[in-house]
Amino acid sequence: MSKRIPSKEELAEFREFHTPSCGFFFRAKKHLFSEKSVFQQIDVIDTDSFGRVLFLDGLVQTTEKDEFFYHEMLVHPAMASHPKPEEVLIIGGGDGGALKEVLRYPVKSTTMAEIDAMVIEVCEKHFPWLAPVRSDERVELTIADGSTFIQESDREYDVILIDSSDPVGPSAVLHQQEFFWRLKDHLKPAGIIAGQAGSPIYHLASLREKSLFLSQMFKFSFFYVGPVPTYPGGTWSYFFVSDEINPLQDAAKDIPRGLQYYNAEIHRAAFSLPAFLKKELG
Ligand code: AG3
Repeated sequence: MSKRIPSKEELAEFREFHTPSCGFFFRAKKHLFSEKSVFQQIDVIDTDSFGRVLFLDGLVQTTEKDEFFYHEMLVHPAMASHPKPEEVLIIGGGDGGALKEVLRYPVKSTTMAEIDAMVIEVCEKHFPWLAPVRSDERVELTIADGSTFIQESDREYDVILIDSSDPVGPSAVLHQQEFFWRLKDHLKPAGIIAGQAGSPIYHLASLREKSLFLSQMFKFSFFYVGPVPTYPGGTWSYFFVSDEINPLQDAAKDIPRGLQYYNAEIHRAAFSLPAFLKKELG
């Protein structure tokens, strides 16, 4: 029996397995970066369909073409609901996509606590949006584990955004209740915390758990959804919590111009959950 030799094209395929039997693939025109940092395997490829794609430990984090679906939905529901978001903290988000959305507002300062310096370096080189915002004088970059950073911080924030990876591996702590108690300690009275909550199909257990503890911790606790074409399942979920701000009443006054996904109608629509998720989250 002769062994089939994979073609050059097949060798240049990058796959994310969503389950052992399904996933998403990209054919790479070019493998721009591949290295293991202290924390994870980092890859950047260039593709015809989605432009440049960032993988961490084999999981798609962002692509040039569809980054706005995710970053706008992560950032704007919270930022546009807050009456005056001046001090903002981003946990994770080393690729800078969330940062560029936050900087559309007249914030006084935005701190980004990213654990992996190599992610920042690599993205600054390979993704077009990071370099221009990195030099913005309102930005404070800290290389730190988000959970430790917030514990040691003596500041309070108007908006805290969690741009973590999946609830497995190094990002797992950023999905647990203990971390949220720490965050709450550093939230101003009218503050809002929002973050990504994973795929409603693949991360349902983590979503359920989060829904349970967040609703006990905050007066207003909501989940919302939006599409991200290259993420597992195609639909992504996010949480929004606050003790004073209700995103369905105080929503969306001064929405920045030039957005590609988020608007006032999307804001309202995103908080309407599909029946199965509504049921699961109580
Ligand atoms: N953070 C969320 C990525 C989750 C994607 N999961 C996956 N592909 N299995 C993205 C960071 C972008 N700023």
